[in-house]
Parts: sequence; C-alpha cells; structure tokens
Amino acid sequence: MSVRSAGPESTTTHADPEPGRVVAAFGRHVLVEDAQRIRHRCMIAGRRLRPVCGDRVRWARPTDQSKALLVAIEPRHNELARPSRRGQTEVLAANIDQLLGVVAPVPQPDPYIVDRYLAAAELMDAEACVIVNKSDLGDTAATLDPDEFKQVGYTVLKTSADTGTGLEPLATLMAGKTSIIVGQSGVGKSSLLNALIPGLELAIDAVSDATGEGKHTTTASVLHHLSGGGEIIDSPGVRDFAPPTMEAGSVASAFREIAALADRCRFSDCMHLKEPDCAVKAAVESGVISARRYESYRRLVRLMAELGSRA
Ligand SMILES: Nc1nc2c(ncn2[C@@H]2O[C@H](COP(=O)(O)OP(=O)(O)OP(=O)(O)O)[C@@H](O)[C@H]2O)c(=O)[nH]1
Ligand SMILES: [Mg+2]
Ligand SMILES: [Zn+2]
Repeated sequence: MSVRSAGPESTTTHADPEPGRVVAAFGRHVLVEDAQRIRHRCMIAGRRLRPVCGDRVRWARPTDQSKALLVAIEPRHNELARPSRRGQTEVLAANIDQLLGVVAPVPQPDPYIVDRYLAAAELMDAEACVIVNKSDLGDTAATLDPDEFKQVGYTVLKTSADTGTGLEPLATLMAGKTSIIVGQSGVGKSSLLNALIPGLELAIDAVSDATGEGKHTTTASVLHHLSGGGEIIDSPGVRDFAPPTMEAGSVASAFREIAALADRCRFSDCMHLKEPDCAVKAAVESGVISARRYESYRRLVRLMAELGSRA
C-alpha cells in the first residue's frame, strides 16, 4: 500500500506537515493525536484520502483561522475491512495487532459471526481472542460453545465488566498491543473498557427488553490508550460481519484447522466440499474438526462465491 497524498503537502495557511495518529474518524473530519497525545480536529485534504481509526498520518497545523488538515496516510500494516453494501470494501480500522471478539449470554451469541471475525484476523495477520463477557449472567452454552475456539488455539477469556472477573488477564492480553474490540451491540465492549481504563466514561446502554438486542450505543471507532502501554479501539456493535470479498479458494486459509490439513488432500486445489480423498472432510467425520466450524467454512465459501458474482 502506498502513501496516499492529496496534492501539495504544505500551503500558505498551514505549517509543515507532522506525524500523527487517527484516533477517530467521522466521515469528512477526523481526530488526530499529535506526539504529545493532544487531539486535533482535522479536515481531510481531498476526497481520495479515506483515513480510518488507527491510521498513521501526516497533518498540518493551521497558521491562520483555517482548520488543521490531514494531508497524507502512511502505508498501512493491515486493515480490518468488510464488504460494503455497494459491493466494495469498507475499511473499519488499520494497523491492528490483535482482535478481541466479544460475546455474552445476552444478546444471544452467534458462533458463525465469531468465526468470521477470527477469519478476518487470520487474513489480516492479526492475533485473535474470544472474550465471553457477562459471565455473572451465566454461560453461552445454549448457542455458543467457547471450547470450539479454544480447541483450535484461540485464547478464550471469561470476563464480567460488572464483577471484575477476568479483567486482569484481559489487561495482560492487551498490554503493549494495538487491539480492536468487536462484537454485537450490547455485549459490553464499552463497559469492559470503562472497567479497565480509569477515568474513561464511555456511554453504555442496556440491551432492549423488547428485542433482546443492543442499542448501538457506540457510533464510531475510537482509540484509547492503556495505562500499562498499548491501545484499544472501541468499535460500534454490528449485526453481521464478513471479511472482504476474496476468492472462494482462499477461505480455507482463514480457518486455521482446515488450512493445517489442506496439504493432505488428494487435490492441491481441494475446496474440501465434494472432492474425494479430502483430509478435511475425513477430519470432520472423525470429530477432529468441529462439524460446526466446518459448516461455517462452507457458509463463508458460499458467501464469497455470491459476493464475487455480484461484483
Ligand atoms: N450483567 C452484566 N452486564 C453487563 C456486563 N458488561 C456490560 N453489561 C451491560 O450490558 C449493556 C451493554 O453494554 P455496552 O458496554 O453499552 O455494550 P457495547 O458492546 O459497547 O454496545 P454497543 O456500543 O451498542 O456496540 C449495559 O447495560 C451494560 O451495563 C457484564 O459483565 N455483566
Ligand atoms: Mg459500546
Ligand atoms: Zn480437502
């Protein structure tokens, strides 16, 4: 990915550009943090620049009454993205070391969405963990078995923002890294950050009694610093998630237990669907690979084929 710059980097109304970090993006303006961690509201120089939370950028202070200006985005180490409604790709955040996927007993968890977040993390080369929050309300066993994720090597942590259970291990998990916390609305993402970061007072709101769903309280991704070093990006809850459009043949690389067996299939381009002598299907039949995770793989292959044919 190249540096995206919109025209001349300095103007008569602005000082020379300096490095900064996007800590929140709202359409055509952003909050950029300077080296002293002071946050500045910036306009964006040109329509081709699409900064997102986590971007490292160059921005210029105004020398007159005009507004600070973001002039360039540094190359991204990686991007968390999803397919947009118009069949393109929407980037949600950039330069992420670790994705924390949160579920809770309420709202009702969906293991297939967790798989897709984990898949996105694999594809963007980020670490991933599953946080089972609201442990004070019981477990998620009725719809989601956290052991499925543990068995394939993901860290699974039980937490409660209310009672403090698991908050210390969660802080350890986040120390020194740039993480993004994701999941359905109402699972307690902002509540966990409020419990972890002294003085942070993010808005939270109860899950609706009528629908059993969260109220989409957080509306934009915002980066927060952790006292022990590291950063966490709080993100708005989503109803559904999928990694960006990819070749159906690439989906296997996003499921680590499937990727690990793929070179034992008879055909090197095996899709692990109907082919003979497929090591993946054999592993599903013998119970080595979870039948539910395999079903999730098949659903994502189907979705990518659909998205590909729409594009
Ligand atoms: N019992 C219990 N309730 C919790 C816990 N964590 C969060 N909650 C409650 O769950 C509700 C939703 O919490 P939020 O932190 O707003 O959830 P969110 O994931 O940030 O939601 P969005 O911003 O809409 O995506 C609030 O009423 C919280 O008080 C917990 O560990 N236990
Ligand atoms: Mg929130
Ligand atoms: Zn196969």
